[in-house]
Amino acid sequence: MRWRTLNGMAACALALGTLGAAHAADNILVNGSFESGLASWTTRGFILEGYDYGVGDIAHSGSSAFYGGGIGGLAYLNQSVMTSVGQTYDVSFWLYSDGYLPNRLQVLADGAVRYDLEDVKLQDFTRVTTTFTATQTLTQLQFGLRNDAGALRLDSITVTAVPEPGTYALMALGLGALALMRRRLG
Ligand SMILES: [Ca+2]
Repeated sequence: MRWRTLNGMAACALALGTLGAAHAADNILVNGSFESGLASWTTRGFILEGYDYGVGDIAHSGSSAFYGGGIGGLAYLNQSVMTSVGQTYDVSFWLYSDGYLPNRLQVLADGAVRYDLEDVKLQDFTRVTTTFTATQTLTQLQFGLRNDAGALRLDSITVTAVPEPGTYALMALGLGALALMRRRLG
């Protein structure tokens, strides 16, 4: 009986922990793969769609990716996401560079630079990650791009909440209790 109770508690903690982790891993960004063109995104500082920015078919996922490069300075691709104040978020995306210099990529959250990379040499889609901690319930995420002669490409952008340490503790507790129970029974 004692072990059955423990088993139940362990399963419950494991389920809660798993649910918490699954929930925390939800991508809160919309159309981060650009398969719906520029839906849900806004731009600022570019000259003309199809000239210095747009959605093209050199992609990391699906058949579309964003390409862009402000001329002489950064131009921006923006999306606002619903966030919880104090929560830390992982930002993940894939960056392609045609190697034309000068170029630059910045990631900003609410105007604060979270990532800054200059003169990216020729590279196929390469994963880039950064984080930010939300200070508002709506966070403006900005990708600043410069490429005077060509364009940088972005695809597969995701923003996910970093699981609270408590979620892992709960999962560890559940797994530990299950392991203990199996050892006692076995
Ligand atoms: Ca895509």
